[in-house]
Amino acid sequence: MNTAATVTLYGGNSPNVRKVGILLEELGLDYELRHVGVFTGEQFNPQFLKLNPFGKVPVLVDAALALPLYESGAILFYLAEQHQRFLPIAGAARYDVMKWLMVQMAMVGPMFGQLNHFRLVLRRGSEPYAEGRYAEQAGRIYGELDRQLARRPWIAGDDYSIADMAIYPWALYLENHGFAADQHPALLAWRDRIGTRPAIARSNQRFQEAFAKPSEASRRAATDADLDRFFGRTESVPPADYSNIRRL
Ligand SMILES: N[C@@H](CCC(=O)N[C@@H](CS)C(=O)NCC(=O)O)C(=O)O
Repeated sequence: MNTAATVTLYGGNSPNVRKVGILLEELGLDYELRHVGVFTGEQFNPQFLKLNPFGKVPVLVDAALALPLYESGAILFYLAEQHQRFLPIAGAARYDVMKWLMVQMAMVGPMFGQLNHFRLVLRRGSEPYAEGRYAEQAGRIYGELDRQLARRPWIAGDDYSIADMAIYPWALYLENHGFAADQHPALLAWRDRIGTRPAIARSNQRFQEAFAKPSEASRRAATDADLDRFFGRTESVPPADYSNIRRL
């Protein structure tokens, strides 16, 4: 019997990839993880650009689908629909999940991602306007997530859904982003509730085995020029101090 996995997830140890890894485990699918060293530019290899011309992970390749899928929200939506789980099939509950999935893709990911860059990657305080702007945006989002979760057990209602899986890996940054855990009690309780699910432990284990070492090696091997390319830093702006990322 051929037991080769028909689903391949390309990526590394980052929140947008982790959310897909969580769903793959929640669905109990057989899948393969393939590392893409984004710090050293593997996402720009012609072979990878055929999968995602934007040169970003995650990408999901499923033998059952005639095209490679990129954009993590689209991947979650595809898998949930395909397996009819973690996304109600109709009605208001379905659109509530879609709404919160869009909140993650349009707000949580972009704003927290920028805050990661300006607060955690660059030397603290080196870009005060950008850091302040994204901290303000992130604070508003964390606050609303907490208020929402104080009213309902899961982000989109009574059931655990792909919206929870999409937000969870990003919500783990709360404290590192400089926000007080005790001011977000509902968010913390929800985070703990998700954290105890067996699928999370299994996914963490798979990512640890497949991604932790190569992701770390890619980050350590990256030169300043590689990091400039990764972060889209052009010659027209002063050089960046990347000492923080080397300490992470
Ligand atoms: N909106 C995209 C964001 C993907 C993304 O930004 N991926 C990062 C890693 S988490 C990446 O591949 N960066 C490489 C690059 O920009 O060159 C998604 O959710 O899939």
